[in-house]
Amino acid sequence: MNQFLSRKIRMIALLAGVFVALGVPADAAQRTSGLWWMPDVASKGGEQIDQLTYFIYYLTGAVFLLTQVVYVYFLIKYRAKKGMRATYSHGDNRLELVWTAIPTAIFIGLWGYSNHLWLDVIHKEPPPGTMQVAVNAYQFGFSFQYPGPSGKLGRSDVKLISPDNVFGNDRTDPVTKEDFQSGVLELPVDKGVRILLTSRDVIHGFYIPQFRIYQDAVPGRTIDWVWFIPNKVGSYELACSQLCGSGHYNMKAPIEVVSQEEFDKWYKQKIAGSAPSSTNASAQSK
Ligand SMILES: [Cu+2]
Repeated sequence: MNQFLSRKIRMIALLAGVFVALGVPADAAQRTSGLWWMPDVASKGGEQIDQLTYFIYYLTGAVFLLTQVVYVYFLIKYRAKKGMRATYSHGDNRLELVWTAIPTAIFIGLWGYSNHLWLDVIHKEPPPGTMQVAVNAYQFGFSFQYPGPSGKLGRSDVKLISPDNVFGNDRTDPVTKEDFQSGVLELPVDKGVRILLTSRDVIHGFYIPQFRIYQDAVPGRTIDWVWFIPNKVGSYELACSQLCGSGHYNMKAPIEVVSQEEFDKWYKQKIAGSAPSSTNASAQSK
């Protein structure tokens, strides 16, 4: 018995050591608020998703409490007593029918509503003026490509993805030359953004908890149906949510949601920086 106990203690100590060792180098941004709850929502569709989440949470919480209270009540009421014989019950078919039908109806309702919500949040056409940004995931990071002054990204094809063309840009398309790349996902507040998601190597996850957005990036595919409207100015972090290799824990990219004026300033700077040097020099001389 003692030997068994000491082995158990050693095992727990070993596991604790492993967890501490794994936890120390983790480099993700630390949450400072709402540690016991979801991070503050910062997108338009996210608010609708939260309402459904809260509804399910409080409903299951209420059902859990109710069943536990009834359970404990019967445990005490029908406990073993001196001189009392146990009886056998066949149950009640009508009651069985009722407590099967009610949860079934609730589940079907939740399925219908959540499906409708998902179509509304993700699969509806984005509002006019929605900006396109290409997002390329790789071991272990993300890079972003923005459209130039025309507001349209150049043609691209996942078949063209190579080490020197990570977005698979079609270089014969003149619009492609206007595109510029960024290591930060800079977004104007209250404006729609649609992402064109690709992966260079393995499956990654495009995950922004504050926007309640999650979508896998799959090699060989361009996923173009995810769009959202960030509605709170602030700094966020894009994280990979698929275990994609040894550097997965550190796969992330900064997101800056800024005012329209600030975004325009950043955008102009980026365009000037990505323009050919002759245009740049003439722009500076003016
Ligand atoms: Cu990844």
